[in-house]
Amino acid sequence: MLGKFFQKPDQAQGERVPPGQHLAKGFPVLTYGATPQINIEEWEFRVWGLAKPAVFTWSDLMALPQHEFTADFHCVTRWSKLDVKWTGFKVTDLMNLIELEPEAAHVMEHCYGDYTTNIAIEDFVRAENFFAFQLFGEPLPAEHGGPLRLVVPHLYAWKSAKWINGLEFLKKEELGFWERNGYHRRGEPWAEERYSGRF
Ligand SMILES: Nc1nc2c(c(=O)[nH]1)N[C@H]1C(S)=C(S)[C@@H](COP(=O)(O)O)O[C@H]1N2
Ligand SMILES: [Mo]
Repeated sequence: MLGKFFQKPDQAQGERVPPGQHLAKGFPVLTYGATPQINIEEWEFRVWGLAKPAVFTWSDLMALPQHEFTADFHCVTRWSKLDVKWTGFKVTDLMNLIELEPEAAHVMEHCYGDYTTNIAIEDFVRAENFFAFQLFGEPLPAEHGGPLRLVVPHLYAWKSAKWINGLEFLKKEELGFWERNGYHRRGEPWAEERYSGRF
């Protein structure tokens, strides 16, 4: 039964699969709740909290330098997918447009559909993190977070917010949706930071 959904990693791949994870066949969809339907003309991306408030349109963000990214993807429900190919722009390039206040130490990621997830600023502004609008050369499918999602490869994928539409900069850590429901505040897959231990 397991063989239908998981494949065995070869040795080189095995070294890239964190403890307690299996390789998924295909690319599973993992969403809490319904997939939001978003009209690109009305789409907007907001920044608030400990940053100068700003609103970006789709064309504002499409003007940022675009790149192809290859990243491994690890869901806390124990499936991983290696070498996912995305097109998007870097978090650091967006951050160049944002005037942060010096006390900003945490970020709450906000989404269409009201999902939230929290991340420390040093985990957020890593050079390899990106926003994606294409998956394997095709427009990012709605169920995978289209039109735009965040991808944070070094943390479990619940930090990679789908349908992302806002960043709230905070001084003190606040917990997002899964973090309030027992998931770890950071979620580093190699350390198996799955659950908070508070529940
Ligand atoms: N807005 C939103 N983002 C989300 C989720 C969600 O339910 N809503 N699920 C998270 C989880 S738990 C995972 S594993 C990945 C799954 O991404 P995928 O559906 O593209 O595989 O998205 C993350 N981002
Ligand atoms: Mo997940």
